[in-house]
Amino acid sequence: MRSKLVLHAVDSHTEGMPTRVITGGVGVIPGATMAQRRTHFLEHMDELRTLLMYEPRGHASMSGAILQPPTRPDADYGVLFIEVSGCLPMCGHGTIGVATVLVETGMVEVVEPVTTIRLDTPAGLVVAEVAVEGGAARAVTLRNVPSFAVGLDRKSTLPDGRTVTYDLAYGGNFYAILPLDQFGIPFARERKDDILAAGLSLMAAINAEGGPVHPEDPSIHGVHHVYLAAPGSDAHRSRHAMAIHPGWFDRSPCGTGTSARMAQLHARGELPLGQDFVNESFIGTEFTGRLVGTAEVGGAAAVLPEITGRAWVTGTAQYLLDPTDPFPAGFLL
Ligand code: PYC
Repeated sequence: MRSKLVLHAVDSHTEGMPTRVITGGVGVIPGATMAQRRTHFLEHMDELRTLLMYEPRGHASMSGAILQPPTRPDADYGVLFIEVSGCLPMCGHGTIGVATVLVETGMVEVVEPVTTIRLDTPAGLVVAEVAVEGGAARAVTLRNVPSFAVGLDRKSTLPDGRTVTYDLAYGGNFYAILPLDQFGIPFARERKDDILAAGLSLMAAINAEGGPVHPEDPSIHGVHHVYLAAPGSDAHRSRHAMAIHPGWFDRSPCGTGTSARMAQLHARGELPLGQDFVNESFIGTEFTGRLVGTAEVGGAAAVLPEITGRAWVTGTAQYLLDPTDPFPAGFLL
């Protein structure tokens, strides 16, 4: 067995969505902040992401996180979120996966009944409170970055000439949010190809028109996620299919998407602070969220979301790269 590198991983899933947590083998990514490390990684080290996320080690809906030393004194770990689509500024299901792995491997001091882990992410500090019972992580409640509605009732024209109306919100990534009804497609798994195509066409239309830019960090821009709400969804409970660039669905209820959805419902006057909001994924798994305070981002009103969800460890691995492997950066079919 020969290898140019050895990447240590603990694999997990959060409510159905994988998080491959890379615990060693990458080294310290250059950069004074996790946002700078994200930019450096994308520009100079991106083949590590595709090696770990793409086939044959991953698949077309793969997701993960690379652990780093923190860049700020108030954090326990730095985290770089990696996916088939790139490096996310923030990822909610990934945070729940990382916090669960840190507790279950003993990489943090485990305190019962609650272990608090402070994570330095490219989008800002995220605090995870892990409910621990008999050494096992039972659930994770994360306090996400300030989230906000960018605009309500915006309109975009799709390539087929149809105009759709959507809300735009930020919850660690930008989300276009609209009822799936607008496309005339039923919320059914057997229509997944049509649902995905609808989400991707709106995403492309919004980005072609310019796309949003984060008011405090221009490296966060564009819409890569579209929240397609099922009929009957409201500010207490919402089912959705989350279409993600370049063409897959979140299997989890999407932590940053849940945050954006709560910010949007708050801006619409439908979700007050402190009210529980259950967000259901396309495969029927759930996060429960709530807004716990207000904030300001770039001078505009924002809210502070909390999300609770669960993750499970699925395996450990050392990923290798044989020097003769014809796919050193993986591939997607
Ligand atoms: O949980 O925030 C999330 C997420 C983003 C993309 C996939 N999952």
